[in-house]
Amino acid sequence: MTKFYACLGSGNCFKPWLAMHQLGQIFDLTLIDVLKGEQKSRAYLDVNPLGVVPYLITDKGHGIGESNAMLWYLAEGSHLIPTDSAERAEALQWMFFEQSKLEPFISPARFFTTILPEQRENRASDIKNWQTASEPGLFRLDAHLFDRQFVLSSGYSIADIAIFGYVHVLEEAGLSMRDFPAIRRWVDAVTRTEGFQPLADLGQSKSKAA
Ligand SMILES: N[C@@H](CCC(=O)N[C@@H](CS)C(=O)NCC(=O)O)C(=O)O
Repeated sequence: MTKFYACLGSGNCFKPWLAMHQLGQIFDLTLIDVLKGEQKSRAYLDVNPLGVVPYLITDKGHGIGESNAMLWYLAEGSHLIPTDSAERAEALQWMFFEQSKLEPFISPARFFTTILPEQRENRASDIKNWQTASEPGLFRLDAHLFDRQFVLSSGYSIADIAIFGYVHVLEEAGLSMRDFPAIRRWVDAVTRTEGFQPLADLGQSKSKAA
């Protein structure tokens, strides 16, 4: 069975978890408490020497790091990944965009605003810088979504799941959905896709079946 290592509340961990749910794939979930440093424990480093979550081990024992690489693996042959080669490249384009223009800024701003609110004051200037740095990517995404339902014209895909991971919780990073009306509409559309499960449900069961 596929093994999946994740921590609660993480947009990166949420992405493959949501894809597995929406594809009806069975997996065994192990929760790693990053706030307690469990990702650097000897036991976990033996699983993933990079010491981060998420991490996925396929049913054939192949380890895969990076949430978007997991999405690519999990979705192969399904309705969540395009078959046309140009569209597959476009999916990758948006997944790289997510990891370079959105996640590096929204994730830490959210972490020190909402996950560790006791550090919010100390990190106020960093938070402001991360919020500012996320805006060009968010405005670019908002413009792209202005006249389309999902990121790719062919329909809902792993590109949506990758971007949704952190963008749907941008208010937890101190940003406002009011500034991004097309993103807000797209977030609603993603939550209405078949088999959608919210981030808050990550970890509510040890193992999920279809
Ligand atoms: N780009 C990676 C990011 C992985 C990552 O930074 N994970 C965080 C949790 S979201 C983590 O494990 N942090 C703990 C640490 O770096 O020690 C992905 O998309 O999977």
